[in-house]
Amino acid sequence: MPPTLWSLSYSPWSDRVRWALDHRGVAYTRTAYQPIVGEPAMRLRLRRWTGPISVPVLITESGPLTDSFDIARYADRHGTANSAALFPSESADTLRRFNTLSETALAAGRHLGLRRVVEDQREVLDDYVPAPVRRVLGHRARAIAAAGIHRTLAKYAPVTPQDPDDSLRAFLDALGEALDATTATASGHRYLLGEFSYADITMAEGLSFIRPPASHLRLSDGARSAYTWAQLPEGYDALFAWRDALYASRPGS
Ligand SMILES: N[C@@H](CCC(=O)N[C@@H](CS)C(=O)NCC(=O)O)C(=O)O
Repeated sequence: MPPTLWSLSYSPWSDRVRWALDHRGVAYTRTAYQPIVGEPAMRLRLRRWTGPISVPVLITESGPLTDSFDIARYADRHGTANSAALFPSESADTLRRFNTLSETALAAGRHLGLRRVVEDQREVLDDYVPAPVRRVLGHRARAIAAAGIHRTLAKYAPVTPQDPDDSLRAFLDALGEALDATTATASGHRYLLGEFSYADITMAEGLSFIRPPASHLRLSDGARSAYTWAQLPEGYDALFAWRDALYASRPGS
């Protein structure tokens, strides 16, 4: 039985693992998670009665995996496509470091984006409620969506006490430095560990809430604008060009 991936179509945490699973050619069944309303069933599935629940979750024959990093490692162990490992053993510490950088940037970007939706771009709240439900709820739909966003803001406080804008600046500088230290391959790609690895996946995804990618994340135009970092300084275009070239070489692109 192929494992089941519970994921969110608009979330870079989910997209990281779809990329890793697809790259390694792992067969899986994809199921959409519904935040809040889907939580009790997920707790039952995971037998986890307390503490926060997040997706992606991969239900495997030997039990559930509840963190994107662990799911990507599962993909690497079980996939047979593209023989080069996504997690070369000699780079374990470096991969962890890149993943932590990405986690910090995504948490900061999510915090800024969600705040923008509830404070400045309230029309985007409509995109958080499916149209048929919105028709039933009328003007209450925005209030309910806003309550959900406040809950998410409280659940996912930024990973570090650092100001979220500073976290995003630090992430861009760290990625820029790491890319400067790479050499382009014959095909013109730059890979953080010399060859394509999970370092590239997690760092490329870390840019999602600074300037969302054109594909792979299902975001409405309003959400796309809310998750675009308003203070993005000039001079980082090469990072987004690197990310876009990687996305263009993803399986199925
Ligand atoms: N460290 C976790 C973080 C995952 C995460 O933050 N997931 C969010 C994505 S927005 C989520 O599940 N949101 C829905 C919810 O909390 O109900 C991982 O890498 O898997």
